[in-house]
Amino acid sequence: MRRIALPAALALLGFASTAYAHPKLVSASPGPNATVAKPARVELRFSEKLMPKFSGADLMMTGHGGGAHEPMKVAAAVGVAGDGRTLVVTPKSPLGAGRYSVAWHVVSTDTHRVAGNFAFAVK
Ligand SMILES: [Cu+2]
Repeated sequence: MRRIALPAALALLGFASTAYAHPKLVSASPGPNATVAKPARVELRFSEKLMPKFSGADLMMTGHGGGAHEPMKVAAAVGVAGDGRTLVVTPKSPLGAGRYSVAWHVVSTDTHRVAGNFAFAVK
């Protein structure tokens, strides 16, 4: 009985570890490379539930008036929405016309850490 049970338990463990995927960025608003009218917030939706304590994002302005400049951090509040899988970046003051980048990092509830970034523009 034990001889059968152990491999079966290991097979189950293997299945469990592949069933937990790394968190993926499913969609964002504004989306990558989008040009939008002044957004009140940036929302990043992930495939897994996030640990708010270890998940965040830096919103940077990277250019305006047709030119690029050194990335300037935009003061913003960052939090995880009630659904547990959406990271919400709310700038303290409205975003002016220009180019922005979002550098995000998230840890899902299964402790996998993933980071990425994308850019968008405000017209
Ligand atoms: Cu600027």
